[in-house]
Order: sequence, then structure tokens, then C-alpha cells
Amino acid sequence: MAIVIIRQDTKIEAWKNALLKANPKLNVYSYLEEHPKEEITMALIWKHPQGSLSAYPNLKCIASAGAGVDYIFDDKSIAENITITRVVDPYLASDMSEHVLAVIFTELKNFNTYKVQQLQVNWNPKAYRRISDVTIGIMGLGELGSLTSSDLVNAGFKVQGWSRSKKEIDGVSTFSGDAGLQHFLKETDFLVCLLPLTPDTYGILNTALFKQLPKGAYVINVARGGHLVDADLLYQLNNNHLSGACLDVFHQEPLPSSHAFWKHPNVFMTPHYASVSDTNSVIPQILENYTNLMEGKDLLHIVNRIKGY
Ligand code: NDP
Ligand code: OXD
Repeated sequence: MAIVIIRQDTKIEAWKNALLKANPKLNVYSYLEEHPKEEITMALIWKHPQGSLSAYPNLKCIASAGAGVDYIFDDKSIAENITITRVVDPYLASDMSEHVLAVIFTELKNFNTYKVQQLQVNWNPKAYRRISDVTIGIMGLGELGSLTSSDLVNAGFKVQGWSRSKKEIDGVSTFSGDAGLQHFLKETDFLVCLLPLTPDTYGILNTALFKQLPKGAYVINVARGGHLVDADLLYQLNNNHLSGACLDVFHQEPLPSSHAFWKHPNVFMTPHYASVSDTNSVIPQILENYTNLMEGKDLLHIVNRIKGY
């Protein structure tokens, strides 16, 4: 039995070294080196080349090195009987929560406006808002959304959450399903998308949804680019229904240089780096799953293929 690491960024060696540091006897390979394909039972992957997993006839588990698995479902060559797991990690959740809080405070205090004004040598005070002035709405109350909601409550915000099934989170007003969405949106001043990307959630951030937010609402998309209809966001920003947006994720990454978001004064962008799997923190769950796989035991953090997350 052996593990292959497949990803197209520069992090293969870091993951391989971290696995070997934790267990020097492990058989672990980069997909770019010569390796015995029939021995591979687990593939640790992140945005792999589509079709590349078909090279492994004895593959039993695909372990996503991140929380999202939409890129795995996009690969139609993957056999139905292979178990898919994903990362559930305290740093992944707390890093995301810290990112969302930072964006909201930056906006309340007008820091982006002041940075632009500073570069123009322009001294121009603008009224700030307080925590008590706004309601935050979190779409998706899973591992990341639930911690983010609780941290916002602890910071003093009024917080609402929306998910597929109804959730109970201290201090958070929760809504679920299509019926709950309308009520959730009408009071939401800062909308945070933390949904997985599935056929049900693709394009959910669109004109029909934006129109249900109060005028001046601010949109934060830290989930996937596919949730957002870019043209609809631009339209609502340009007609001043929405006051701004902070985007970490895009349909195409890196975002093409010709895209209107780059130069839009009310769009603030980060390069898909809101929260990144911490190798040292994540390795133990990968190794535990590898051992479980060898011993025929249940795996941790299995993705539900029907739900798509
Ligand atoms: P989880 O699977 O733990 O939670 C998903 C939540 O979304 C659940 O509450 C689920 O509802 C809800 N949901 C799913 N489908 C629907 C739907 N159709 N309608 C309403 N609610 C729905 O995911 P995580 O919290 O771990 O991660 C969320 C996403 O964040 C990831 O899929 C990934 O795309 C993104 N991400 C982005 C990062 C970045 O750096 N930008 C980093 C890490 C993750 P229910 O509880 O009822 O099932
Ligand atoms: C993830 C991500 O899904 O980094 O983990 O986007």
C-alpha cells in the first residue's frame, strides 16, 4: 500500500516531507516521480489534473488536502466506489473566521477608502459604523460557517445563519431551506458565503438574491467563485444597491487580468488565501485515515457523494 500526492502547485515536497517526518516508513510518492501505480491505495490531492487518478487501479481513497471537494466531483473519470475524504481542521476554521472578521472591521472602519485617499494625499473623514449598527448573515453553517458565526457573536455582532438543515448555534438566529432564505436575507447587511459548491449552490449569489438584501449591503465570498454570478454583482454594485464586495475566490484562478473586478473601486480581492490547510495540523488525520484504510476501519471526514460535500 502506498500514497501518491497529486497537486499542480509547488507544495508536493512540503506535504511529502511532512508525511515522512510523521512516519519515516511510509511509502509516499509525488505523482511526478517514478512510482509503482498498482501499490497506490490513497491519493492525497488538491486540484489534480483531471483524469490523472485513473492511473491507479487499486485506489481506495481520495483525500482532498482542503475542505472543498467540488474539483473532485468535476472529474467525471473517478470511479463511484472510491471513498472521498476532506479536511476538517481547527486552523482551517479559525483562519477563515479571522479573515471574515478582518474584512468586516476593515469595512466598518472605512480602511480601504482611507488607503485610496492616502495615496491621493486626500484628508477626508467618513462616518464609521459600529458593531451594533449591522447584522451579519452567514450562508453555510458547517465547519467554517459555524465557528465564524460564533466568533462574530462573541465579538458582539447580531448574527444570522442559513443552511440546508436547521442548526442550533448559541446567539445565532438560524434559517434553513428555500423558505428560510428570504427571511435571512432581508436583515443581512454583510452577507458571507461559506457554502460548498454543488449543483444546488452554483450561481446562488445572483440578482434575485442580491435584490432581497437591504440597500447598501456588502457581500463577502470566501467559498467558491462558482457561487457568484459576476455580472450580477457588478450590476448591483454599479447601481449602488450593494455597497461593495470582498472576493477571495473566482471562476478562474488566477483571475484573468481583463476581468472588471480588478479595477472596480468597490471590489476588494484576495488571492484564494482566506484559509489554507496547515500541513502539520492536517497530517495526523491523513495518517489516521491511511491506517484505517489498511485496517479496514471507517475513515474520518467522508464526503457524502449524494449531497456533494
Ligand atoms: P461543510 O460541509 O462543513 O458545511 C457546509 C454548510 O453549507 C452546511 O451547513 C450545509 O448545510 C450548508 N449547505 C450545503 N448545501 C446547501 C444548500 N443547498 N442550501 C443551504 N445550505 C447548504 O463545509 P465547510 O464549512 O468545511 O467549508 C465550506 C466551503 O468553504 C468549502 O466547501 C470550500 O468551498 C470553502 N473554503 C474556502 C477556503 C478559502 O480559502 N477561500 C478555505 C476552505 C474552504 P447542512 O449543515 O444542513 O448540511
Ligand atoms: C479549501 C480551500 O477548500 O482552500 O480548503 O479552498
